[in-house]
Amino acid sequence: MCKRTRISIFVFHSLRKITMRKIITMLLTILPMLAYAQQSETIQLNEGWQFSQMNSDQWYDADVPGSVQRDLVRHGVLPDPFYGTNEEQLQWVEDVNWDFKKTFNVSAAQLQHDEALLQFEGLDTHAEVFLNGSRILRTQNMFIGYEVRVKELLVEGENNLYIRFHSPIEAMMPARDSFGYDYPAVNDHREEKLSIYSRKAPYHFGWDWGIRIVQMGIWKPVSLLLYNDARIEDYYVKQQLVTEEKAEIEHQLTIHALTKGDATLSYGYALNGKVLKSEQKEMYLAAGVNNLSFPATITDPQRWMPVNWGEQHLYDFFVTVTRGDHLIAEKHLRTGLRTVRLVQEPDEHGRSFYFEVNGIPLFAKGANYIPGEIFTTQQDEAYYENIFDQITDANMNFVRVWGGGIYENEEFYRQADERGILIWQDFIFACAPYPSDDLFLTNVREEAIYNIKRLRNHPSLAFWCGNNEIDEALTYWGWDKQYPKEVMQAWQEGYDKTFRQLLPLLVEEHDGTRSYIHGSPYDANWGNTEKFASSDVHDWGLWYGHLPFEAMAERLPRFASEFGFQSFPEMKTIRSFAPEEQWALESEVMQVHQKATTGNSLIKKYMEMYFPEPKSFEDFVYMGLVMQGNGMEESVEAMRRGRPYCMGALYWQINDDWPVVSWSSIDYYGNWKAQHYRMRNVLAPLALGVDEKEGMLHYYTLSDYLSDRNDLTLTVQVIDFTKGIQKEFREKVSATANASTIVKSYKLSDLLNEDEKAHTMLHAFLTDSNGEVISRKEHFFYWPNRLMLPLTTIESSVEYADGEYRVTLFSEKLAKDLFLEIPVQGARFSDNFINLLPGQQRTIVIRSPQLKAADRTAVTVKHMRETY
Ligand code: NHV
Repeated sequence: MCKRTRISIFVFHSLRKITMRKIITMLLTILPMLAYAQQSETIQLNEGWQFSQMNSDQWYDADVPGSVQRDLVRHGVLPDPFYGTNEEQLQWVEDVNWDFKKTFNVSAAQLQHDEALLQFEGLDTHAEVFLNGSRILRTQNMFIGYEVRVKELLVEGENNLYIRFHSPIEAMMPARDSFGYDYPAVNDHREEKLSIYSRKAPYHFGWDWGIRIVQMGIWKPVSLLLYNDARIEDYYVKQQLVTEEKAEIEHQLTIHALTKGDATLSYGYALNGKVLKSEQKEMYLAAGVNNLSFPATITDPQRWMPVNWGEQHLYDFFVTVTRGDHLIAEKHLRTGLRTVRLVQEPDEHGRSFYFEVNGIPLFAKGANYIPGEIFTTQQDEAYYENIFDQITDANMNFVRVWGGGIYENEEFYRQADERGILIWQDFIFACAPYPSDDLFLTNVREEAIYNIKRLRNHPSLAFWCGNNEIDEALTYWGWDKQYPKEVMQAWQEGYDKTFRQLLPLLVEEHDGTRSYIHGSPYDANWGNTEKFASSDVHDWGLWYGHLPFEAMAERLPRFASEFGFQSFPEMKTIRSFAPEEQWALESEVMQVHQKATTGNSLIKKYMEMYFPEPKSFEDFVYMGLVMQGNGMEESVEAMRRGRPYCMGALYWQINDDWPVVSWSSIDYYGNWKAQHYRMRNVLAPLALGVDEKEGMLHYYTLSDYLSDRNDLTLTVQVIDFTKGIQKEFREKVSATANASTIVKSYKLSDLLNEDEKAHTMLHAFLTDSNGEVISRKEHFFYWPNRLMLPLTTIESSVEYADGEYRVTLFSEKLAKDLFLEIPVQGARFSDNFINLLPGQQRTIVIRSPQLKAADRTAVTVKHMRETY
């Protein structure tokens, strides 16, 4: 987009009355009419790239942003990596160097600009960049955006850009060879462990849910910026103090001026399209970098609130620099005013671990997020909107960007800002020691500064965490038995240097408002529950520790930043990569799609603990989904009931980056597993919980709202699986704000006899004064292997419309965990894996643009009793 920004001071003054967005829009419409020399211009350089294997004459068109492997798949040179055992056929690509080339034109007028900056927002990873035969850049870090001054190298007419991407394997092998050991990077699926040497997304090298595709390429946009006089390189609205009465902020600006001299700085802010403040300052700009900082106070700020606590007010801040009657530079940013603090303070139990937002303690509900595509560049705007729809729909308020992925794109944080979702941001280091020599740390330093600056204006960004599990691993993962003392000691010292010294200093210097912890878990380990009282925990006692779901209630953490349970994706997704003859737990294709070495045996072990033996592979897949969903709901609910001792439940993991067996609650194609429906229920802003303990049943309200609800009725129905409602109890109850509270306790023996438990369930619901159901809680006394589930026939009918099918279901007897399937990927169901209560009629709405009335696409129904 070409921006012409020379205007008269008169026009500028009148424009200051409206928002920056409008200013920019108006500038773009008015200015081409002005007959002045253009001020700045951006030429996008994403089209017309070609790539080839080094020393080959075969050139292919390249999509930029993209990657070599993504394009080779597109051109049919490589097969669909997700299908069958094809993953293996992509592996050779990582060993080879790849060249990219492109020409672009620059006119004589464009060359008149004072300065030209080539901007590479992201190169993956070990690249040499040449412009017209001169090497202008060498990169070693995919997480840094680079800018190169190229004014002297540009020519009128055709210019040539050439980039060589070195194989990360070849580039890193000497480092490995000189160290003499392989690092304990078990998720790196190659014998030689090279991922830790390269500042490249760890998950590209494989993970225990991840396909390995070690990509190379231009993964973010490229452009050429031409400008005169000056540029605002950076703008930070630092929030020093925010209360209900006032926000004290500091405007921090980095202006790069090409010539020295006086200038006028104008700045201000708007809210909801209305300019609330606009001021001017005279100043002197030196040639080169000018760092400016000046305070400002906003009285009665409209504060940004997390979802369910109020609105997500976002202010538009703007700055312009003028010289005489020339507007020479401008910048706009959007942010919300709020405080977020991680509170780690000694208390009667140990030490707290919770987030306080605008001074109010917040129970963090949510999940761990991994990059949702192995081909990262497929994450476009629609992708981010979609994943945040799933986050919001499941009633989350917190998401952890886990350290084995990437620092996410702007759009990710923008979505979070707008929806009131808080973001826990790991620096990108996970599960292995990393080098800590000077060269490596210089690279890390530059990466950290770049990303702190890139993300610090987002109100959703709650805090920074040094890495995932490296501290825990150094102490507990048995490396000391595999490596000599000196190596262990060097890794420990390296850890301290990177995560206890370098990164916190950089966070303080370049952010200065957010909490930082050196790593997660902070102190605890899942095998040592005594530390649970003073830290966040990755509680893998469930799953790796073979503990039953029920155990999670007995070992509450202060904050669970990981815990999870695997399932296979539903058959629709399995069919997308495995032919029918491969539908078996240990088939070749299924094994390629199960990356966790103990995964299948653990699923089987747990299933034997809780379920009758499934009749078929398809039934096993279904049962596994139900097990994950119901078990995880139980665990999450226990944590939520456990507030204020426990103040967070972020499960592992919300999404997948390819079709695979994993801990995710949504599969790669966007199909909700049972777990995601269960999360929506248990994470509701006002949810109902139940704890069965020592012959008592305690009903809880679990509330995130900031005001009490006193108009509620709790109804508890005792339902026989075959005969229907046997008893019903009703109570007026109140839900205390921002708390988990027992609202009613029953003696179990008043509800039913011991011998009725195998064929009885409790159905509880909360209604408001209008009789609207606010939340439900269904409680079974056993898992299916001890239940006497009835055989039953489901009556169903479907109303077909374009984009929407309505399925009405009825059963005389209980149909537990009833699952509707439709062969359309990513279709959205109003509910699924439901308990269809005896004598109840339910309508489920299925939506997808792919659904057509005329197709009458088959909807199939399965419930628990049919599967064994
Ligand atoms: O295995 C599932 C997930 C990982 O994908 C991811 O790296 O940070 N997981 C498990 C653990 N942490 C994480 C816990 N790690 C261990 C468990 C048991 C023994 C050693 C390590 C995530």
